[in-house]
Amino acid sequence: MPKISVSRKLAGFALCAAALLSLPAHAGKTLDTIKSRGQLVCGVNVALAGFSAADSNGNWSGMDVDYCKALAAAVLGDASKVKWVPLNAQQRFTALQSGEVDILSRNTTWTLTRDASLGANFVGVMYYDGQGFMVDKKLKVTSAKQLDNATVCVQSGTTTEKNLTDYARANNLKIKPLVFEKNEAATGAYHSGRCQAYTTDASGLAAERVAAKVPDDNIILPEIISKEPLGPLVRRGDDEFFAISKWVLNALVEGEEYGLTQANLDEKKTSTDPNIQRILGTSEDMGALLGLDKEWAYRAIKATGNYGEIFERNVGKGSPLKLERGLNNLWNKGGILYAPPIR
Ligand SMILES: N[C@@H](CCC(=O)N[C@@H](CS)C(=O)NCC(=O)O)C(=O)O
Repeated sequence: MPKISVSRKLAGFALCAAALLSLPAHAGKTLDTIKSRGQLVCGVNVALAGFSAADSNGNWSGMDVDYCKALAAAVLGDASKVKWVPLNAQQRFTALQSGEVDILSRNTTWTLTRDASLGANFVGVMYYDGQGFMVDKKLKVTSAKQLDNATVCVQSGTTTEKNLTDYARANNLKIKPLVFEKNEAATGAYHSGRCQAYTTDASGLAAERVAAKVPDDNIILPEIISKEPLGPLVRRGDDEFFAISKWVLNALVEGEEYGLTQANLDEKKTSTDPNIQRILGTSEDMGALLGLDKEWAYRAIKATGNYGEIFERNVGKGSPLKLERGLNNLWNKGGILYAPPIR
């Protein structure tokens, strides 16, 4: 046997052996900073019903808010240890890049451009959305195809603005975008009749519609003109914190898949299902691989409920928005949520 082949075999063996050794992860710099300040700093939307909004006592709620609460519970052991930084569309990426926030959890669409050019990494998808239109009922418009020559209100610094021009061109429609830096200005202009339609993510339309003086005076058109996978982002350069952020989101989805709810979580600690045991940390210590402890996922689910509970409470049946699960259902229930396994 030629020598080279022996040394190749040895090298191969060494690689396999190394792969079998699962060393505890070195906690990244961001995690150290969060721990030493005792708070997670989370960038959120200023006010978007169902995703991120503060009540009169300064209590924040919504899907994007719950994700940060679950993350804080996993890394700090306390979902209330979050400093909320409200950001508009224009401010959001600078706030993450400059280190003003640890994570941006603010209805932000994952696109190639953003993934490649912002010095940030998308953690995953919190809500699969798509862009739509809302029109005044009086106009009797029933399809976006009827928006030829219409003025459409839109916010700048969003994916929304470009999708609108793409859609107009593709459908040979003359649409006049009326662009505003602030969302209140865009919706204000729509409600005062300066625009025939307002366009944004369908979830945002639903939020705007329920908040309108007379919701039923506004019609959401059937066309969905884009893919808007919305999810959190972290700064590049800290793989450990990136991993923690991804796995907290995965844990919320797997929690739903394995029937772990806020209410039954403690009972489930005695489960003999190895999948549940790994999630709850009652057998192998999965948390150590992330630089956390055994109960990281238990605490995340305990704090907010599983993904399905977060969805229903904030944007689904238990909320004024009444959005359907649709794509945001589990892969084995007709949706596309498929979390890699906690294993
Ligand atoms: N998903 C789109 C749109 C996100 C977005 O910023 N939408 C607007 C309209 S719902 C918004 O949240 N505005 C609130 C603000 O800027 O304060 C994106 O990532 O660009």
